[in-house]
Amino acid sequence: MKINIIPIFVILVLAIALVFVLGAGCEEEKVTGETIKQPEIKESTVIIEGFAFNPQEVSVKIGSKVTWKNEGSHMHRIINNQAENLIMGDLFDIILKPGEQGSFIFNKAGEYSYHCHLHPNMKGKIVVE
Ligand SMILES: [Cu+2]
Repeated sequence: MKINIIPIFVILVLAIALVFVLGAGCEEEKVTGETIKQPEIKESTVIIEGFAFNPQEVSVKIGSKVTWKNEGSHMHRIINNQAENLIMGDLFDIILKPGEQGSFIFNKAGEYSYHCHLHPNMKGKIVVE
């Protein structure tokens, strides 16, 4: 009887170990699958506060929506630099009172430098790639 207990014990330990190995394998696959399924992030936010755009430069994918949120206490008018309007075609001109927000969807690749029409020292850039 004692001779038989040892192989059974060994088989039992191996079986438990196998379950752990397979379990870990499955978990890993699951995580990989979830990572692939995640949609591409196509939204970005720029905060306006203290007469500045934060972040000043943003990189986004083509088709991304960029939202400017005016968290300051003054009105701002966000407009892309005129020299580039002629080349890019796309134009945004967004007037935001304190507490307001406005968006623009960038469908063309390129570098869009912009400024505040009311405060020319406020400058920013959206890089679309
Ligand atoms: Cu301004």
